Amino acid sequence: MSGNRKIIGFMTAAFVAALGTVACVQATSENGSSAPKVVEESLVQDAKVQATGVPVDEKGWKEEPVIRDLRNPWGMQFLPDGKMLVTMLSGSLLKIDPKTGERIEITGLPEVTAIGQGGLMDVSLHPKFAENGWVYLTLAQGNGQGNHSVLARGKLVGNNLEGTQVIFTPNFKKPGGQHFGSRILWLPDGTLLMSLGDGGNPPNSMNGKFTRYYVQDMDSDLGKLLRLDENGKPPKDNPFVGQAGAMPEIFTLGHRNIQGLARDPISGRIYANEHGANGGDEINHIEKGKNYGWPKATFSREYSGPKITDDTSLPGMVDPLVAWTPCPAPSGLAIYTGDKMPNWKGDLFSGGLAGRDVRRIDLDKNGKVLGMTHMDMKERVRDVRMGPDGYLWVMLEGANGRISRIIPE
Ligand SMILES: [Ca+2]
Repeated sequence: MSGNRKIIGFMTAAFVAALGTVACVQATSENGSSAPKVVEESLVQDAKVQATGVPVDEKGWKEEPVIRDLRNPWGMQFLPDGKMLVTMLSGSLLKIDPKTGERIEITGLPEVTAIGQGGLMDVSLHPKFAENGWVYLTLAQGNGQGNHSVLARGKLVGNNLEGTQVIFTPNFKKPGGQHFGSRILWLPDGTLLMSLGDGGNPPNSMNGKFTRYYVQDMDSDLGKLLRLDENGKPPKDNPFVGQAGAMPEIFTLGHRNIQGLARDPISGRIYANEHGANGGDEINHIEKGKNYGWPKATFSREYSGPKITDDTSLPGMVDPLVAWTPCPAPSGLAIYTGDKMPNWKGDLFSGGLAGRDVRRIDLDKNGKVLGMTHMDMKERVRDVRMGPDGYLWVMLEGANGRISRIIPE
């Protein structure tokens, strides 16, 4: 390791939010106080990645709130006419006009179970939405004893989803209200990626085994990134098709809970962020068929303190591009592709729930991390998207739940 070291401030346990669905707890200092302390951060990617703390402040930006009075929003998607589809975790889908503030509730949704971190989650348009009107949703179904995230779609006609159907159901039912995954990302070949979490923290179990330990099992959809066609079926060129005992929908494995997915349209690289438990949140460069390590290799610790594993890296498993301790609890991920903030072009932007920030990961054209900064949003950040206007759009939770865009200062 060499050079480029900075002294930066830790965020504190006070940042853990009050919504009761926090999947990632901030570490307190050793004496139990929440007073800020300093740590060294290294951004140099020699040898093994190290877990780093809160990056230095990004300069030259400000938040412009556009849509206010949202209660626990989860996902957002721009429509071709400039309006937005916005999901509420509690189960409603709104069409909102950012210009006038007009909001209309969309009807025709499938049954949604709002439980803990689960409910109505991501929303995404079919790449040929202008022709076919298909809206894709991820949502929780089931009950406290057994539930999962499913993929559904319906055709948006006026303010109603017609012919709504669940088109993919995973092969597990896990208990409790944690770790639903649920981000959607379309790929240029017309298939989509959908994330699924590890089912929850111990002692959450299925058939006498912690749900976490199904993540490395190829016959389980827990803790996987799936690749599905537009009808919710596994494409024949998925990496584990034909492998005995492996689910054909699996694209990558070894994930705890992916809450952000983005693809760089220039390089074609796919990125995901995911939650660790106590420390060890990650950004990963996603490549077909690879194993991202959870829970065998991680910087994360149990919430009670002990190590989950001695290994932060293992042969045959992919190291994260970035690891963060303490946790920002990442949610929402975007590549900046606009012209309004020229320095940001091609960089990754990762929202943070516990971190209450948006972190910029400065990437070079080869995908190497050059540095990081953060924008303190002072509210839990649930989603980050590129807007058609060339600005970065951010969805914030909390009492003042809103959607804002980031504009030059
Ligand atoms: Ca990992």
